[in-house]
Amino acid sequence: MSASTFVDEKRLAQRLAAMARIGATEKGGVNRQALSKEDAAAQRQLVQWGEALGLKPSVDAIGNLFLRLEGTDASAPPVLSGSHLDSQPTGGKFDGVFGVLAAFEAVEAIVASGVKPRASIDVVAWMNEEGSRFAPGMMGSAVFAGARELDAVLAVVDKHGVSVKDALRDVRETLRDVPERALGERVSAYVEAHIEQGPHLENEGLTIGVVTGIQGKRTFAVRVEGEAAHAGTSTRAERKDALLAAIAMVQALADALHDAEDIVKFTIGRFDVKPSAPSVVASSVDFSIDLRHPDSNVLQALGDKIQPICEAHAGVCAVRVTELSKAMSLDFPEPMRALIRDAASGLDLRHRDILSTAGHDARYLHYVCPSAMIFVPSHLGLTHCETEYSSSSDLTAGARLLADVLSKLAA
Ligand code: HGY
Ligand code: MN
Ligand code: MN
Repeated sequence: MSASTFVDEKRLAQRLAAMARIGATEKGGVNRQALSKEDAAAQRQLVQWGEALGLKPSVDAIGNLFLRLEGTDASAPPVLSGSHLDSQPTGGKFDGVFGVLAAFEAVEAIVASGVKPRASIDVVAWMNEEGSRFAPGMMGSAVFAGARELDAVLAVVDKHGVSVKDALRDVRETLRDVPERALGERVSAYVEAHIEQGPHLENEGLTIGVVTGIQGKRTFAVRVEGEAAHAGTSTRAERKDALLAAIAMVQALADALHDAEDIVKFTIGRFDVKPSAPSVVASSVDFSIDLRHPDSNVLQALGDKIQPICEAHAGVCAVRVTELSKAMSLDFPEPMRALIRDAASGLDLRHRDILSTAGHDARYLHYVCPSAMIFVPSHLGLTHCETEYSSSSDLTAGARLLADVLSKLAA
């Protein structure tokens, strides 16, 4: 019998519920930001489940967590499957964690099937996919894939000045019994299950999305420097008002990046004013830019407009634009997509090809091994919010499909 028949809906639901209690928010979501104590608790929980199943845990220097089901051929590079445990500050109960627990459930089903995989299978939880506390996101998978330097990432600080290095040390403390493994070990293939984070599969009555690729994304940090001044005594002529300059930049960017077809995704999610006091002219503003587009040439051209537009609207203030990350659109290899389509057909799961407009760790694994993604429907497409929801039957179907795909890849 194929591994998918050993996937257990109740067990998967119980594990998702247990993880949802770690960092639970009052409105039914989670706040489990990267390298927080909640993130550490979630990793600890995963290790405990893994050890009960006989999986061997390990962590690498950037805090990625692995649970290995040993294959019969130790010389064969492992198959990896997983996603992330960290969440947005008002995140949902399924983004990322579903991919980790679906991989875990798939491995448990493979063990239950009695079939010994030739290649080892690693369940992986990538460090800081979301990039909410430490920007940019996908730090763990990017360093694993060699796309970002370890030391540069360890030096990144959060808004309180805490570095990735120091936060990672604290998390490592709670996992001190877990052995370290070398960074960036050879991988034979990677498959990530994830909620769609869009409405299409649900609208079309489909259960599975065979992800064709991931749209490109560029992220920036903008610092506007002015001068603090008294709200009552300083004249407009003498002011260096960082807030008014930042607003002029934002409006000019929104105008320049607007497209009637609504394909360009331009987001300013963070806007920090200092000293943020009602009677003080803003001395500085820090804001984020998240720019995405499926066409890499368009993404390049639009992203290149950002710095000149900010400089042109700085007025008497100074401005510094830093590009934090740049990842062009990618297409997953057709043989991997065909493998998922065939396995979905074999399980009579209604499916179609779909582009991912959200970013995922698979974006980096794609450059180190044949990679692919499996989507399951998101109710109303709601995500990065506390009302995020996917049905147990859809989540289980995704895990069943993943079990058969991993079995084939590790055979
Ligand atoms: O931003 C993203 O696309 C991902 O959900 N972190
Ligand atoms: Mn995610
Ligand atoms: Mn996310």
